[in-house]
Amino acid sequence: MKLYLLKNGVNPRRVRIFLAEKRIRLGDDVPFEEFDMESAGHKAPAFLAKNPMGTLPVLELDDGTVLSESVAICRYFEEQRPEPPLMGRGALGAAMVEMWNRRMEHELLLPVIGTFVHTHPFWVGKREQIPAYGELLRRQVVARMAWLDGELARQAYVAGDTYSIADITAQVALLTARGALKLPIPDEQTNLARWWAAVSARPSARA
Ligand SMILES: N[C@@H](CCC(=O)N[C@@H](CS)C(=O)NCC(=O)O)C(=O)O
Repeated sequence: MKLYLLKNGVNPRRVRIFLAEKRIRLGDDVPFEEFDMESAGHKAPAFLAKNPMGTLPVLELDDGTVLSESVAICRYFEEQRPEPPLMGRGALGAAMVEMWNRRMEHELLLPVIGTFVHTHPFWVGKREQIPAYGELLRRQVVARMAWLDGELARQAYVAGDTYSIADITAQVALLTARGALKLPIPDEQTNLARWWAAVSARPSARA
């Protein structure tokens, strides 16, 4: 098997954190290769033959099967190594984590990435940019942070009492918001700040 990653990539980071939580070591347990945006090995024909989308992460299994979605890759490792569970236990537990992870993707991560792509100088000449759309998404990110702060008044982690993939998705989204969008957690959002401190203190945060 081989895991293909992208240096500083938000979605690859999700998989890195997930593996770290599972105590699965990159390199020792899972061979990997990391591309970067400059040399763009993920746009080379050999890689596009594996994933025509040219995106990362990609997990290639020994029989040549390719998984090219972060959550699908996480699901594969969840089944391979169920402990600690990061995708919920039982019908209701799994459904709750799925619900929250999708919310974190659709309500937070995608708007954060969209704001980044449509407003940041890094993407000039690399992507078509519509700054007004980026500003709309930025307002959505700000509103969703306030919403999540309210949700975290009721529960310790995004999907309930225990840490899960939904926390990982929110964590990488807010990392990007803070870094690339200059949108840190506002001081008054004390629940979000408490949660942020907890997930950032986990060893996996450095993965
Ligand atoms: N839905 C996919 C998205 C993958 C994706 O967009 N990856 C970005 C990195 S965060 C990428 O490969 N970008 C490189 C590029 O577009 O050239 C997933 O979750 O894996």
